[in-house]
Amino acid sequence: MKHLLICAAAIAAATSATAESWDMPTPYGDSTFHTQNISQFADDVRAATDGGLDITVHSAGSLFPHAEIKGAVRNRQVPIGEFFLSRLSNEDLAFGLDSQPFVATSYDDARKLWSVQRPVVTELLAEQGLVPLFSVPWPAQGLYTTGEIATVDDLNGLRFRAYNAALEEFATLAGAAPVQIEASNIPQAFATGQVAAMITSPSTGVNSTAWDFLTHYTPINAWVPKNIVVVNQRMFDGLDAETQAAVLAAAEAAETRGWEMSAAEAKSKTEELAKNGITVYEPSSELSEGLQGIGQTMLTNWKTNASDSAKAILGAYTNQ
Ligand code: PCA
Repeated sequence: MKHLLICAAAIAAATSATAESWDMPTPYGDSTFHTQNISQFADDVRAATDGGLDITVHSAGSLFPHAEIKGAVRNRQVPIGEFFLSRLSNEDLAFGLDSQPFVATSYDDARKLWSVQRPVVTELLAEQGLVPLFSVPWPAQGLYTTGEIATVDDLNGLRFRAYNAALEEFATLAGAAPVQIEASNIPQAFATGQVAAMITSPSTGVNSTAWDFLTHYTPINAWVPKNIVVVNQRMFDGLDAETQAAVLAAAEAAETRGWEMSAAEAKSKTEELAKNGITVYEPSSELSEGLQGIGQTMLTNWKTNASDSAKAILGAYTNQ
């Protein structure tokens, strides 16, 4: 018995000597499927390494605000983190193609886009000592308002919640007034009258209980933007080979699972909006045409400002 206890103590000591704890910030809350997915990723890594790598998810911007997460991973304040990929489009428009209206509007399109975007994103992030582990899309983005929107003109003058530069441009071209608000602050922003309309997924609509402050939703399916999980290259290199392999395997599983969760939510969360009293309606052809026109203007602007690598992604995507 004594011998056994000593053995157990020795094993515990050996494990704790090599065990690593990693903090993982994300801007999104616990009820978000992305957060559930990365929590499962953390559980998978912990299980595969027998506790050797213990990743703690910090949700809803509690560890770092959204805008600082990428920099925090780059500076090794944290080894790993999740953020909205197209927020990096101010660095290079290659990061933002998934948030351009009507370029990729279905999961099939989004998959094709990611397959040609991934190598470029990997190269650009490598310059900053960052490695992308996996990327998962939100359901296609729809329009939330009070009252039905029949044409783009109905958006005129509305204070419009935005989450990146592309959405800000979209809102401006629609004659609305964009205001940047993080997802976890949506309920408060509507409650205090900072904003009166938004474009986001059915997931974020449900997660922010949109029915408390909005009445109408139309699935304009304008774009399918992605989150990305990145790890600091040096921190990753510091892991032993087995742990590295466990992280990569869990990342691959998380990407597959995340895309499936997203597709399931596109349907289930739209139903949940309706169940809670939101009127879900198909966009009129006039509205769709108006929004497509905005998309065309934005794509022209995008091409004017895009780097060669960004343009190469668009070229490879459209020629597929
Ligand atoms: N939800 C996030 C990003 C896209 C989405 O569907 C948000 O609204 O901030």
